[in-house]
Amino acid sequence: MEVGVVGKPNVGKSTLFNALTLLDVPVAPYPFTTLKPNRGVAAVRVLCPHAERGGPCTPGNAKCVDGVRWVPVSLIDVPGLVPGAHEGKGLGHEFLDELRGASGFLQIVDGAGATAPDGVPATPGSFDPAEEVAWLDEELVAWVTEILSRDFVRLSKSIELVGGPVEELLQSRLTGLSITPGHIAAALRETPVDRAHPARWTDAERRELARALLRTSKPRWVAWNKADRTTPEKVAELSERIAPIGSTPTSAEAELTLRKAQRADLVRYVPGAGSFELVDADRLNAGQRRALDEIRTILKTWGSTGVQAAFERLVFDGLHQIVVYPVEDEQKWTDSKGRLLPDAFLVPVGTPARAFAYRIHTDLGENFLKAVDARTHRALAAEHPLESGAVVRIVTRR
Ligand SMILES: Nc1nc2c(ncn2[C@@H]2O[C@H](COP(=O)(O)OP(=O)(O)OP(=O)(O)O)[C@@H](O)[C@H]2O)c(=O)[nH]1
Ligand SMILES: [Mg+2]
Repeated sequence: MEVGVVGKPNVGKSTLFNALTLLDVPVAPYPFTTLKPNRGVAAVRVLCPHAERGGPCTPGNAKCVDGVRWVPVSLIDVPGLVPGAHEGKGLGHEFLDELRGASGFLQIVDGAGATAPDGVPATPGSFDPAEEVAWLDEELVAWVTEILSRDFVRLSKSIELVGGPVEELLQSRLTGLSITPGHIAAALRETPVDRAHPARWTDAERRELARALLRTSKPRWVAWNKADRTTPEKVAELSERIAPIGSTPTSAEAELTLRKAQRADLVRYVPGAGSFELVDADRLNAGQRRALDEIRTILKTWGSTGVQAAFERLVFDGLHQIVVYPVEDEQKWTDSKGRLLPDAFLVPVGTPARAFAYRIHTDLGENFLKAVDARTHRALAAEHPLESGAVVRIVTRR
């Protein structure tokens, strides 16, 4: 699963990406700093179940700090999108297409309204941040409508001729967009189109379907970034205006500074926390001290920088992901090498036991006999949906 960081130019997408991944991709106060997509790995936090077995765990694919497990999630940062991106404006189409594989979008907005639609800086309050959310909606709808519409009439006629299901046609049009048959079925339920005659669908109907497809398949969460340049009252008002789309105020710059300072051993800071401590005040120069003082004020006003929270809201509330731990020894919760809870997988809520086995390894899926809940030792059948935080052993035929 991959999450896309999207938005107009110069709003702080790469800053937020850097904060979440601790990679150093270029950041600058002008539009189109990012010219090519950046890919990296971020992580979401869950309470690690290792304490139930006396801990500590030995994570192979993540880390576990103070009982909190960090589970990796792929992230992609793309160049800024400008109005008309679906027609190739700005850095346009190519980069929208880079987002095909993304399961959901974290939209970064300059919450202070100090960035023009083309990314040029302005004084705070010059632009309405909520409009940006509506604009991205239209841009994404136009993009999916176009993908859907390519060669649509000809393909629809051939499907109609053989009486084939419209789902098949849509699936073939939307390949690579990370849209499942379930998403398509849900979008069709929401859109009153004549399923038997897709060739007769109007542009407007295809557009409505594209809108429904985006709604069902690509959850979005908004980060009101540069929160340090606005007030909680203004942000609360913005959040209300864009509901039901969820949003979180963020200060990507503050989060990036803190994570870098933590890496340089200047501060003790756990990403997402509401405070930090200086390791040794005497080691800081005047500039560093001032920057950290400003960040302290931001944390006091907002509770945290919001970056980790915004990301996790998208993953857990928007994308409905849960974490499941596969083990080989259901008593000790270890793998064959005796490592406690070595793996943690993010999967969609409701993932059945066998689908989870496939997710670990094709062989495990193909030879699936049953799963065992390592807490209750109950056998779970192939279609049994796994629970959030489940520890399971997969039993195979050979
Ligand atoms: N005040 C403030 N400035 C920020 C924040 N986050 C990012 N910035 C600044 O905003 C400017 C743009 O940041 P980038 O991360 O390059 O923005 P981007 O959206 O990736 O820009 P493009 O790649 O050009 O689309 C830089 O000067 C950042 O330092 C923030 O939370 N607060
Ligand atoms: Mg950028």
